[in-house]
Amino acid sequence: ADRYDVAAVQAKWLPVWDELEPFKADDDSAAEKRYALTMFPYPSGDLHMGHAEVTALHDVISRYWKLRGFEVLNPMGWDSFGLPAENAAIRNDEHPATYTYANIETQYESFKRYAVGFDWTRRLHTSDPEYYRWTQWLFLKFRERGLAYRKLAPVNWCPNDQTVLANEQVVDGRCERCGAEVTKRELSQWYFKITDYAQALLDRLDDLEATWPERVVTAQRNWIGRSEGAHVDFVVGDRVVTVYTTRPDTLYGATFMVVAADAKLAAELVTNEQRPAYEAYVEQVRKASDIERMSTERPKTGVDLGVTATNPVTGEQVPVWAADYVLADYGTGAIMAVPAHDQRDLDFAREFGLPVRMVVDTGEEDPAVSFVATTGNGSYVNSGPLDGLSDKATGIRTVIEQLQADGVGEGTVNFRLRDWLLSRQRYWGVPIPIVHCPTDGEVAVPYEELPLQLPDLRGADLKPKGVSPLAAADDWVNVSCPQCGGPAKRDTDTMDTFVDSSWYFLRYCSPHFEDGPFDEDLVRAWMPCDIYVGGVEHAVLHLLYARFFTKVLHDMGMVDFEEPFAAQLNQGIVINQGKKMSKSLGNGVNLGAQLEEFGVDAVRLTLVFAGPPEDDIDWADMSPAGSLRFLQRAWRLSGDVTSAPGTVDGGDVSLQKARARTVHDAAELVESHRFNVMVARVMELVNATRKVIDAGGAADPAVRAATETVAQLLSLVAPYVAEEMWERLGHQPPIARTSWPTYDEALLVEDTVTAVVQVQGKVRGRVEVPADVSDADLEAAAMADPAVQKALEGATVRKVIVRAPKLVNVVTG
Ligand code: ANZ
Repeated sequence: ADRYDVAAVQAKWLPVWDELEPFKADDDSAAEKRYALTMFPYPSGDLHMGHAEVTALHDVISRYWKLRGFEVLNPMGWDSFGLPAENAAIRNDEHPATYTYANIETQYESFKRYAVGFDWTRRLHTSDPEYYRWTQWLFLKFRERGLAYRKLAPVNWCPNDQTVLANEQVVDGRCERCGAEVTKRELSQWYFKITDYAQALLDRLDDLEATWPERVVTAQRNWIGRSEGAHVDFVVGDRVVTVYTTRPDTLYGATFMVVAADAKLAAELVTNEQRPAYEAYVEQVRKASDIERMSTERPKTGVDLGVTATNPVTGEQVPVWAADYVLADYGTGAIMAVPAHDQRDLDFAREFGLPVRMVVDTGEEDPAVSFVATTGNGSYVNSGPLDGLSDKATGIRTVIEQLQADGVGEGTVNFRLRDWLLSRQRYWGVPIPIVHCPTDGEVAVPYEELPLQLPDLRGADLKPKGVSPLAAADDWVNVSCPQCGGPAKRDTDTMDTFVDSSWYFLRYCSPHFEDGPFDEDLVRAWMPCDIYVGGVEHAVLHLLYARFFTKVLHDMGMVDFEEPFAAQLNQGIVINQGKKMSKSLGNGVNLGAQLEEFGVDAVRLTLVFAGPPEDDIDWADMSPAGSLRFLQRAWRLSGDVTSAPGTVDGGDVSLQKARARTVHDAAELVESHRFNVMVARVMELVNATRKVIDAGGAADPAVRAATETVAQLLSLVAPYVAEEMWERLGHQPPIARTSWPTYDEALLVEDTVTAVVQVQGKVRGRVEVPADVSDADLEAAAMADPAVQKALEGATVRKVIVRAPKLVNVVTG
């Protein structure tokens, strides 16, 4: 037949690969090592188009490295704790473990059929006690370093999931997972002190700029949110109230002070007279969601605290207000309001009739009149020693020097980044290995007792209630204190799943290691990851946390690098009919059905060929049937080759050249992540080979060489048909263990000819051009030739006659 049977070929090679394990990474290999990492999935349901896309793209790089002779580590596992599994388990009335591990098996089988070159001997699940034992170990080590602590704090609360959320999980005031409006609650919570690493996390971003997507670097920079400014001490009664400002140069224009309404400070400052009004206001603020608080459309609200503050440079008394537009947990929770040069302050001043004093004259209309705050450079007015200066940087420096000399302030740096709240009041996560003892307080579970296993709780009600379901497991909760032996209780929170995924890439290096989270020597051998392929939705959360963990481990002396991911690739998403796939739109594309209809190779090829990997793919515009037709065409070559294996030297020169050029370019294209162009080049080589065969060249050695190259390059994308071709060409599997095709460098030299350029019939120049130059390129080369330009000086070109590749005739007049 002139078509291969897709299903039969898949069924044939899977067990062979299982047997040969071509992707098993050898720790002891002498070859240079490469680590290709792709984000591991949540086990909710079977694999979908998104998984198919990211792993197909990722596999191109990994398989390419393998052919290039690197020892490649390409592991896969499951991020198997967390809310999605727990919520689904509740919906289906199943234990989360049953649901989770059943899905893992399903996804595992699907990944195998999809033929991604993973080393399955390193498979891990973050919900396995042998894994989370080390997550707990790391938590305790972090705590010993003062990097994990517990505090009472207002936290983001999802009323629907009944759990605390990290700032990162609140998107536009809503729960990232379920979309419910997020409210606030006071709870005792565990935090990681990621703020200790704010500057370090920022500094290294500069190095990553060259190899990480720009949008990821920018998102991380914004999230860390470094700003430079000053702390300025105002005096209120008998106490000092420090404000944080990025514009200390506007200090002479501060006409009032604002304190966060829900901060302790406000309650302490308010006069008895104003207290009832203040308390009523705070009540109202607490009820408002963050969405409302942050809205710019909303009129400014606030309450006068009845006290005044002394401006440290002017000695002027300004009123102190409480308002919700100042956030309690940013800066110092108090600001000096400069309405002339800050729009929020100006809106507030307008609302409450507070004075507006311009101190920077930018040439624009006075903000007191226009109600538009001016923020640009200008000359300072009404500003004492600053008057006459006209440069912001100088103004800021001058004021800071003055404040420091007077001991009433100093230059400072502020970060938007908050500590990482890791407590979750849910069941399906890593138990926090802490015991609360009435005598000894917080006591760590001894290392030798790890893992602290999650109690089974089969049949228990796991529905979110605001307290972890673990609290109901009396036998588990009540323990004796590891220190004094007296009655104590276990901490009942579980960890945010982002803790689990902050170190899994390290575990893959020695997944069965029992003496620590990882074998330090093996981590040194494999890490950092040479590429990390995954979704841009993890630009901030996961990547920032993983970087933080790595830096702490570096400071602990456990790893010798500071950044875990040397390079990164973010794939686009697969959409359908112009829209994101969704249940409500009914435009979902079922991966299983596509694989059934067109086969694994055709689906993979379609996803890789669709366009640049970063771009979204509209499945409605794709033709997996066309991909399959191409694969059949490639496969037919392998049946037409009549020369014996090994006869690959010489033959049709232009086909030899086409092959050499394709191999050369394919390497560059894969390395620059232009996989789609690489596929296009393979398609051209298939056509070129077919032409020689059809002209009677089936026995030509160049035909065999080209066909073998087609099989090897295709193996990066379409492993089944590539293996099949390889066998039909008389070779042993697995093709993945062959080496990158070689070629004679001389074949890359393009043939050139010398074209003659005439002006008015006279030879004026000669240009060297490729033999297959187009008329347009030849004309451009001719007109750019200095001798020709000289001959044309002062003349008007009437006509250019081009006869590529030999002649150009310029007619002037
Ligand atoms: C006076 C001033 C004058 C300000 C001016 C700006 C312009 P970033 O860059 O985000 O750090 N601010 C300080 N703490 C705040 C808080 N807890 N809640 C709300 N706003 C706060 O911004 C720092 C600026 O935001 C600070 O500089 C302060 O207003 C305000 F012409 O101080 B500025």
